[in-house]
Amino acid sequence: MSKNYQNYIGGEWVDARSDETFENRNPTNWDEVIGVFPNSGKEDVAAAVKSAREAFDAWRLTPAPVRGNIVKKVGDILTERKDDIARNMTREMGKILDETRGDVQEGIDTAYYAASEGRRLFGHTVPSELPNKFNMSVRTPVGVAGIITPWNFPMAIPTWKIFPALVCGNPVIFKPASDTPLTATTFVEILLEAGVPPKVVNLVHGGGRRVGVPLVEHPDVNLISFTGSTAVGKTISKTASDSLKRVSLELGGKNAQIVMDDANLELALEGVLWGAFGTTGQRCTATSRLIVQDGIYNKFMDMLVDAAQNLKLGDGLKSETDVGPLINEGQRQTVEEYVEIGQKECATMVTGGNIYDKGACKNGWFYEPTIFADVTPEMRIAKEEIFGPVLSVLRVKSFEEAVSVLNNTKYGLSSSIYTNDVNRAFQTMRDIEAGITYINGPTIGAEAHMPFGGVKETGNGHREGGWEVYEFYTETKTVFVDYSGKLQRAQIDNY
Ligand code: UN1
Repeated sequence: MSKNYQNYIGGEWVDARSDETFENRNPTNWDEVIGVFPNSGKEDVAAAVKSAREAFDAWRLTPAPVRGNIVKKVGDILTERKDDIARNMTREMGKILDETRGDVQEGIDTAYYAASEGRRLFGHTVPSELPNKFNMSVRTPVGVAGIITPWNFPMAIPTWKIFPALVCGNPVIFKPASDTPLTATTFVEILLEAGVPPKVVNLVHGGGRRVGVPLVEHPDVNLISFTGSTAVGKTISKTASDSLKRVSLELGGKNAQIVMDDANLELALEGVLWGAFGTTGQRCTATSRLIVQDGIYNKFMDMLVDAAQNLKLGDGLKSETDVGPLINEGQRQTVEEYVEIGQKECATMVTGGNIYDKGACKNGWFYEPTIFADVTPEMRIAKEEIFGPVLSVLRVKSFEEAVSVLNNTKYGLSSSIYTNDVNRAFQTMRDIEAGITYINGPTIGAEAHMPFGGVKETGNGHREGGWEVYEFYTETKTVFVDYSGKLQRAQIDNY
């Protein structure tokens, strides 16, 4: 019998109002049911909003350093249970244990950074233009925060959003991806254990249409933070504009790594393998395009194909595994479709291109690491986000062409160049259109205390991580204190 899990609404663990449920299965072995979760709907969202609203006053009046101390405790508990959480995360979504441990660690780092922010949340004091008057800006919470998260970083991404929301004094409604409800449940249990007051956090399981949409539409939700596809992000943005909600969107990518003739090829090879096939290519920051300069093209491609063929697919809990499965059947179909598209577009498939169902992988959503060479910028496999282990390689003659090919995309999340030419490195930092640029490192490798996000259709200008995310979760209140004892008319009495 698989275990039944619940929502957390109004300070209690409860089933969906409709009593409907959904199953969560292990993508490495679809016969294994991880748990059964509530398939919630609009009424559950409404109850969660009511609960969060009730909690708001007490939470906003709790001193920010005290809120930060609770988040610190969450970090301590995550540290103690890192390994258990990581193992369950691998069972739940398939990526290898090293990566799920990293995912929890990203949450821990985010907790400690957020805890310290509780003792900053700086405002400004500014001189007044009038005598005996004091001017300042202070930071206040925004209100009820709706948090919608993906399955590829089931711990890290919720912590990127929920910790700053809480530290800034906002109660939270958390709608996790329906592919990773277990990690989300564990996270909420830990929030409560660490001392987040009952109604301040609310967890509502279920899909985008049933839970996400009513959350975005609800007039009493003041902000939405979403990580997911560009298509869904655009819909959220439109819907939220009806109630003028504040929205932070972290969307798709078609990230590229450039390898110049002068690069350290061994290093560039390690980078692209990790960037393209880590998390089975299912990251917004995955390396989906590789741009290689002429002079080393043949040599580098030989190295790459050889190394990709040696990657071991399998159960992420086993130490010998390099690459786990795709998250679900739909995602594997998408990958199969893009491989067909690449073939029809006459790109050259140099390795991969098949479902992998050998041995212990027969009941999982595995797909071979796949590389297309001779890809040109107008092909769909050079333009569209695939979210799987498929790498498109483009050959260029010069540095200028490499940058122009890299920028030729509607997305702008992460980017990378391998070169030993310091001038080129600095030109890259200046000219590449992306929110994140790595010099001699792969397209993945975010750190919790640095801003994370992208330009163009990757987002709407906000950043997660680091100091910038705290702007999103606070309003600025401008305060004037006149201690002159008389009416002082700005712009009039002083001129
Ligand atoms: C994402 O791809 O959805 O460094 C987030 C990185 C990861 C975070 C990626 N730690 O790219």
